[in-house]
Amino acid sequence: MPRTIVYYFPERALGECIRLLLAYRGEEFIDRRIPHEDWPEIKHKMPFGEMPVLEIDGKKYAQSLAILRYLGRKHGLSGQDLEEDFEIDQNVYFYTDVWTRGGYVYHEANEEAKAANMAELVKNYYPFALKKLDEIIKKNNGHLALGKLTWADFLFAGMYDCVKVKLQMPDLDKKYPSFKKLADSVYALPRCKAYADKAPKTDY
Ligand SMILES: N[C@@H](CCC(=O)N[C@@H](CS)C(=O)NCC(=O)O)C(=O)O
Repeated sequence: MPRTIVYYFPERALGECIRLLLAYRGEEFIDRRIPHEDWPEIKHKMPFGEMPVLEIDGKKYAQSLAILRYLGRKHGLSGQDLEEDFEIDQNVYFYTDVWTRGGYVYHEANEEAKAANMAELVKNYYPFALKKLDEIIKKNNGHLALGKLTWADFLFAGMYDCVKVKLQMPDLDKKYPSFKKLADSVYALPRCKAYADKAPKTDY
């Protein structure tokens, strides 16, 4: 059996997407959660100085979306053809755009700029983007793409609580129940539930 390790911080977020997908497939893995204080010593050992990193039999794989796409293809959770793979990628990059924009504002150190940039997103970006995401999920039977479970759903679920923080929208569940429903549906998959029940509890 291959020796599989998932390296990430002691949070869910990008690391969780990979942990959930491996759990769903019943693949045993070592869940290596690196404390933030130990990170400076380990950073240089990672391909791009970031995590998550997946290691299989000593080979390190970096970049969360590339890892998820790779695992998706390996485990039958990707499209049947180029067109279907495109739809997954398109919706994944759209979801990623949403939280990346929110993240830039969330991490802004200047409080005045942060408030102004947040107001701009709330006025000119989130109404369109979140409605679109809601429409995508509804059109896809509660999934992010292809109307069925794909690797994209593991990204959605693993990141969802972190997305709420980055968007500074603790009430996102109420505004868009389809988002929480999708995240919950992944966590309700029996092997994902078994993994999550045992995993350390973290805010996101
Ligand atoms: N594009 C990368 C982003 C990875 C990333 O930003 N990782 C952060 C944690 S979420 C990190 O490793 N930060 C520590 C650092 O950059 O030193 C991916 O999707 O894997």
